[in-house]
Amino acid sequence: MKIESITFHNISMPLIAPFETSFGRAVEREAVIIEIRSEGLTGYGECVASDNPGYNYETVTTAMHILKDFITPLILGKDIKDALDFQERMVSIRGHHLAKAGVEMALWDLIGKREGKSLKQLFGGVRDKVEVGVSVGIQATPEKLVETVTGFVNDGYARVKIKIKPGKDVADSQAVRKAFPNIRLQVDANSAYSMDDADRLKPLDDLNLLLIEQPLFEDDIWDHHKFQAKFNTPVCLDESIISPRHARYAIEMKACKIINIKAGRLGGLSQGVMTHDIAQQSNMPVWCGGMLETGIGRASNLALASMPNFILPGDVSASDRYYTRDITHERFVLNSDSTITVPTGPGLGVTVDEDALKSYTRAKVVVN
Ligand code: OSB
Ligand code: MG
Repeated sequence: MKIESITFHNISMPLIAPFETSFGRAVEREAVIIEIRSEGLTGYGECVASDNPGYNYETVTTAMHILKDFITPLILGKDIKDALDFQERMVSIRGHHLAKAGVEMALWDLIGKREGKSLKQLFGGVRDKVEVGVSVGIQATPEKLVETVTGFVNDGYARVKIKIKPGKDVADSQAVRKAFPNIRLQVDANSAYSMDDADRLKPLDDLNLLLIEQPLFEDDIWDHHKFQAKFNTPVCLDESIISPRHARYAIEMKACKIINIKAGRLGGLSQGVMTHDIAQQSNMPVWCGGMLETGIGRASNLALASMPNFILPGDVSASDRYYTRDITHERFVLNSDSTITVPTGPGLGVTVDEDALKSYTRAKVVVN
């Protein structure tokens, strides 16, 4: 595919409700939408960096810099064969996975459109709909948390994840478990703890949680091994798994029993597929994480999650959990069995609402 032009849309979309994690509170979702033209086709990708480096070190500003000044010169005017060809051209850029992944997503959209195949088909997906859950932000009180969770359970979500941080952990989790004795429940700390907190968190082990996500530092796989040895509940790594290699390290070190796959964090959908395969070979289940994506990123998550080893429900909720007006014409809805249907159209299988995209755009850069 000859890369003829690339457009970067720096957007900011208001969230329906603020989303609070151990690293901060989001009211708007910033992102970079990447539009690539090639041979009469247009492919779209989403770079899931946000306005702050709380989840990982990239932000939309660093991503725009890396996208414009380093990634673009390596691909503009070039003939890119496929995602692996793209990855090989990226080896001179260390890190910046969210930026790389946004471009790779647009290339996949182009490949699918050219071949008349959906991403699900290209990835070897086996499911027409995938089980999903909802990720619930930190709330002011345990009572408010139970109330918020109740709303989502009434919407039909059969799996709930709550965000935790020091001072908002054991009591919050116990309150939700008490209100919903049978719901599939898990917690996510986003790296808010150290091993010094492990004993205090031990009561979490009595709540029949599906998993405890990323309790410790992002760059510390070894302490997660120690943490996992203390807990019966499976530890799931998110932030720590920044490449398929890191998945292997975590498996070999017994640092977790489950892996959260996010194409952005891993540096591209191709790396998500590879991580899925590595985990599958070790009988380690994976699930698809979320980054409050727009309809573009959400479509890619659903395609990924249709692969066989995505055994646990993903953080891929319905569009109306995030945005009143999305930038795709298609909106994703929750089916009555707590699933969302995987798109079947060529590429990502979604079409961009240009007016909506324009209305959310803060800066636009075209290179050709
Ligand atoms: O850790 O999984 C996370 C959102 C932004 C950054 C990190 C995370 C999250 C979520 C939201 O949990 C998942 C979603 O609904 O998209
Ligand atoms: Mg997480």
